[in-house]
Amino acid sequence: MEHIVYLALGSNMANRLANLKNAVSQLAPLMNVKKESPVYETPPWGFKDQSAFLNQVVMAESCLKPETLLGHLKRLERSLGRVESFQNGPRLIDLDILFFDDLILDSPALVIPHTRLHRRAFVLVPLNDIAPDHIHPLLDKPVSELLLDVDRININLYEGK
Ligand code: PH2
Ligand code: MG
Ligand code: MG
Repeated sequence: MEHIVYLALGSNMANRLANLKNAVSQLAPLMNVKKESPVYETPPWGFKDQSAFLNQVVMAESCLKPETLLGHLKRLERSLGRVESFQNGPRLIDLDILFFDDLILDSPALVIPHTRLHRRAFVLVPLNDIAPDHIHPLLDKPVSELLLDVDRININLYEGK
């Protein structure tokens, strides 16, 4: 069965834009990317003493089960050159599952919807560009409404530099 998946992408190391582009292109053939948000430059959240991130959200179709999809994303992160860091620390590429259909899942390996997505402007701003009406299945609110409760200062469209 085909599922609709929303993924958040982030990078704050090396060639950040190339990292996002390579990740999106290598999601295929296991995922069929249908929508891509613009890329934003965003201040680091959590651990502040690190470079700015580029962030983006994509919507894709996939037949993979959630755990298999997670494995695919972790493998792709490694193949793009990601190495272990600390929580909220710098990363070459981060691929997070935000939504998987309207699934609610809380297992040791995987939590869907992503636990902190509704608190993060660097996720909600690009998500709102491609899915403003998507309902968060736990909070029962559309993305456009979740966006009203976060501070979106310094979340800027990335024009490339
Ligand atoms: N990812 C984190 C921690 N902090 N900050 C921004 N701006 N963008 C991110 O993608 C990000 C972060 C951990 O995954
Ligand atoms: Mg993350
Ligand atoms: Mg991650």
